[in-house]
Amino acid sequence: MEKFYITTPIYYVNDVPHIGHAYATIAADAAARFHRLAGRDVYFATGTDEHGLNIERVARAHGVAPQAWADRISTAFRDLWAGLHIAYDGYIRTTEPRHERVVQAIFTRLHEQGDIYKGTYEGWYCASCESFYSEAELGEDRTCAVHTGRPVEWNAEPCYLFRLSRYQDWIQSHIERHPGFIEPEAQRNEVLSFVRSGLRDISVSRSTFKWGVPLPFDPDQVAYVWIDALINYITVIGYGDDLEQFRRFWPADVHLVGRDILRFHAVIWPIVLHAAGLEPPRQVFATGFLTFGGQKFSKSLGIILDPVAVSRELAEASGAEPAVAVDALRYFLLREVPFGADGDFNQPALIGRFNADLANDYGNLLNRTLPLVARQFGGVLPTPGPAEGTDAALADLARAVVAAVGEHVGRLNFSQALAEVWRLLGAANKYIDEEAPWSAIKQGRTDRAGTILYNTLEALRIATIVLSPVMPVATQRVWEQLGIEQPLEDQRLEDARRWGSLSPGLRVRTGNPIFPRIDTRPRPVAAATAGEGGDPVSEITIEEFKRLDVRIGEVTAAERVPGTDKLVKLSVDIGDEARTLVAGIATHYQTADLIGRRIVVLANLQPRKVRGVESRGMLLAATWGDDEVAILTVDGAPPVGSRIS
Ligand code: ME8
Repeated sequence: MEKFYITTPIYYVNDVPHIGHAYATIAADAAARFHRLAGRDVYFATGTDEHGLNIERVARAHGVAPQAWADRISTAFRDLWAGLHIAYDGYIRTTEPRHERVVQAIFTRLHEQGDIYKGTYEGWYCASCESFYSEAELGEDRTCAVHTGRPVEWNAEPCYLFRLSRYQDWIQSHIERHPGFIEPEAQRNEVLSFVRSGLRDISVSRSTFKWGVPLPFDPDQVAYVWIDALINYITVIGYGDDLEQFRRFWPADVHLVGRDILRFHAVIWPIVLHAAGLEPPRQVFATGFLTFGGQKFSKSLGIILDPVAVSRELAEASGAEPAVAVDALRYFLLREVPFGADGDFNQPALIGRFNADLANDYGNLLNRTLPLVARQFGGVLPTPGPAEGTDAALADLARAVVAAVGEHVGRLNFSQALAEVWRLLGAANKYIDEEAPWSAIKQGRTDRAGTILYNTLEALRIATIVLSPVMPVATQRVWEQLGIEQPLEDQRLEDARRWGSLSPGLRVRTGNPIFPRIDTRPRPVAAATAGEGGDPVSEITIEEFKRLDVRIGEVTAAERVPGTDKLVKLSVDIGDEARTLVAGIATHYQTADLIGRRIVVLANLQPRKVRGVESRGMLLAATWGDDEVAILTVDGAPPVGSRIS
């Protein structure tokens, strides 16, 4: 049996996970599930990176020991993965004894063969990146270019160095001879030019703090956190304690990594492996970065989108089962942004996809077909008659789509793979519209109506199998309504390839909509103003408009006003001063999600006391429906205090 070994980065335990971490993990999970569906022997590994200066400092700042801190955050990661339907085969924590033993074994070997030698290393260090930078790579005023504004520290200490330079020619020719080794192409070119510009030996141990794996040949030194972390990929499959399993899965087929950590994976890691006599991974694939409203996720800016909160809001807005909403988020992340490119996460796009793709194209196809089977055929799937009209074309398309999905997922091209499934769903919707079983029934051609319904459900069965890696729970709900006896998890890609596998005679189970549509219709303006007892909107002069001081502000703090359902107290920087505003947005926005957002403020509104809090100005928002609110935001990044005219 062909094997497939895929990994995510192991995440630092400096902070709780956000949607950026979830992105790489969901993608790896979908790929792993798809390869299982294709009948491969799959190992999917993830975990947490728990050593290093930064984590030691963060733990200390919280007044706990590093191990206790790591335990806490590592649990938060595993809880999140359970909530997001992540089915990993192995979870590794770098503080586990099995891993520390492997790290020590690799260091010993490299030291004994002279690849690691004692020396000193000097350079600028960013503790958040756990990485050295040259002067030229730094941002303004000696700050980290990745962690904007964060000062780097000068680091000079006795340490061990690794002879990266010795392997320069080897890695260069390896990358050149294996075009698929680094993906996407643009990232490969970037790494290649970095390698061609020359590799310096790197520091691989630290002596100024203790939170790491002690070197066996010099206990005053701990292993550099990056080398420690990279080695996880061999520990987790059994390098130290299950050689048989290790041999079955190594080399990794794909290391999924963020672009920020590509060089570690595509240059340093393959060299360490090569020096240790092991094969390099087959591919390192760099994912793009997700932003929120154009801004980086960042704890200090308060932009830490929690994927569970996002899917909970989606469940509340739609009435979908919470686990189905989680799957909708998984779908959205993989569909919306071409894998490997950067993308922006925003709620309107999520709702748009939920309504158009899931509620309409997928869910509604089921909802319009099953009741007809129930009404006309007593809920029992009829035996199809001879092919007529566009029947054969639908079957051909289904076969082509399944083949294309396999190819796209093989290249981690999730958005294209999903677009293919929607090509099938689109065709099935068109098919039922054009073949019109309801007309066949009216004409007394009940058999023909039965055939059309059979074919439509067959297209749905096939789409549901190939969608199951992306939406494992939602597809299960569809499967239950289809009434197929064999469990969805026992299906293989083979079953999706075979048109006509749906068994006549099975009893469908019409149920509630799995993806209930979210109502986004705005209320007409006239009705809205009349409803609020105001006058219809009348014209004003430009001079009247100019009396309004409307500006860009940035939310610096947000908290609920106690004893109210809707009110939030915001501290807002409007350029030359800080203001307190009270806004009725608590049912639509989490306070944590508001911090750091650029908003539009009417600054010269008379102050007003609301529930004991003086509100000086007004946050501008669109309102519609019974209780819908959306904060106004601006394009680009105008500075705080900019006037709106
Ligand atoms: O770098 N968009 O861990 P880390 C997309 N421990 N992906 C994002 C993201 C975003 N906004 N933010 C984070 C480390 N990621 C090391 C890795 S591996 C041997 C050691 C994802 O917690 C992305 O995949 O900083 C990135 O590479 C990873 O999280 C880094 O997580």
